[in-house]
Amino acid sequence: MFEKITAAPADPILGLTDDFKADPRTHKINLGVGIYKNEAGNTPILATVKKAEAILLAQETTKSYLGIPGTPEYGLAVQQLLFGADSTLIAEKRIQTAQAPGGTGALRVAAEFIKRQLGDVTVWISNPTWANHHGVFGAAGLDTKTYGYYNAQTKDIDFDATIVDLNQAKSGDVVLLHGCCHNPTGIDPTNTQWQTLAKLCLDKGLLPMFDFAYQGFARGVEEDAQGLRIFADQVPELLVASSFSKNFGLYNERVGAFTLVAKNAEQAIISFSQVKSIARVIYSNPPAHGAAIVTQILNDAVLRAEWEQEVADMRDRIQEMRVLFVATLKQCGVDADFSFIERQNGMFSFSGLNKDQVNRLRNEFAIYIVGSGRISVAGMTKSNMLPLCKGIAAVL
Ligand code: PLP
Ligand code: TYF
Repeated sequence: MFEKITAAPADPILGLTDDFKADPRTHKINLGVGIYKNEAGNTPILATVKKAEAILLAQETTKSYLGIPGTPEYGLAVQQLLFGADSTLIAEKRIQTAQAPGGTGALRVAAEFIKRQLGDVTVWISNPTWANHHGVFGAAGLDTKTYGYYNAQTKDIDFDATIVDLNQAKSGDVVLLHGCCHNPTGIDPTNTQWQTLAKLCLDKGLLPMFDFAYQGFARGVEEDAQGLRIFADQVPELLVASSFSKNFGLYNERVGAFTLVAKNAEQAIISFSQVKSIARVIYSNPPAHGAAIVTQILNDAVLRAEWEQEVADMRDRIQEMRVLFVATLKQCGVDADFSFIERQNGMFSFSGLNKDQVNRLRNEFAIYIVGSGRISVAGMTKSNMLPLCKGIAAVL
């Protein structure tokens, strides 16, 4: 039976990690996958995560199933992180949250919810975007279209193209937005642009859906939610897929959340009953450990403050690498202006390197970058910076 099966293409990013691991060259550098590395090139467990785990280990009394949406404590903690502790949406019970297996699991639940409950609408996705977005929404049977987002000349947002393209969307269509630290460009809308986008969604009857995988990596945990909160002030309904893989370093625990905001408490409860029935047929109920860690940290004032500092340390180190990268390229004799890298947010930037240059970097210098030219700044360190920039200077 299996002889008819043909091989599936590798994931463009995770496949690169496999190639990197198999590369015997000891001086190799991985700027492919978006995983935070410290100055020593490691991805350590956060200190607050270790402390929360110690508490959980001592207090845990059962491994019995969680409810389909996870615990209410986790759901509330996620809502407060997204909309603020004093959000009127929470007070009015217009929000419901289901724990999901990672940001990807949350996106997939969202996709099923859209397909089953909102019908044959189109999901509008930025061009470019995270490699998995079209796949996840397509897997639920939804049509996807792209809106222009990036101007390769200015290395900035192409907001005119965004507006022109989204004006083609029909009432009921979904607009996928990156909450902050746009993957792969590192370019986020300004507050004025968020306002404009929210008004466009309201006027045209579009449903905003936020993919929020890097809260805390741009300017701060609260600050990074500004775009989402601008929307929440203007539109009656929206969806959010949260991931805690990066900001809690819980990559392999698969911790995420699907949140819906409805017009009122009654519609929130009814809509959420459909979310629960979707989760039930995919994974039944979510894994407990990672979400318990997040809940423990967010609900303990001391741990929470310490966690915010750990996120700030990751954010600041990446920003420091952005500045050092631009300076080191100059020092290596690169004339082209790379200063845009310093202005961008989060783990990623588009380097502008073309496919040939990306291939040469890999073959001749053991430097791994995604084919699109996206670089993970989080993989740069003070010690790999000079060989990295020498390699880039050589292929430019
Ligand atoms: N969305 C974006 C924009 C991402 O970069 C990622 C990266 O992993 C995800 C979603 C998926 O998150 P998770 O790893 O928690 O599934
Ligand atoms: O974009 C990235 O590098 C991260 C990690 O299928 C990732 O979001 C990449 C690809 C993928 C899942 C996670």
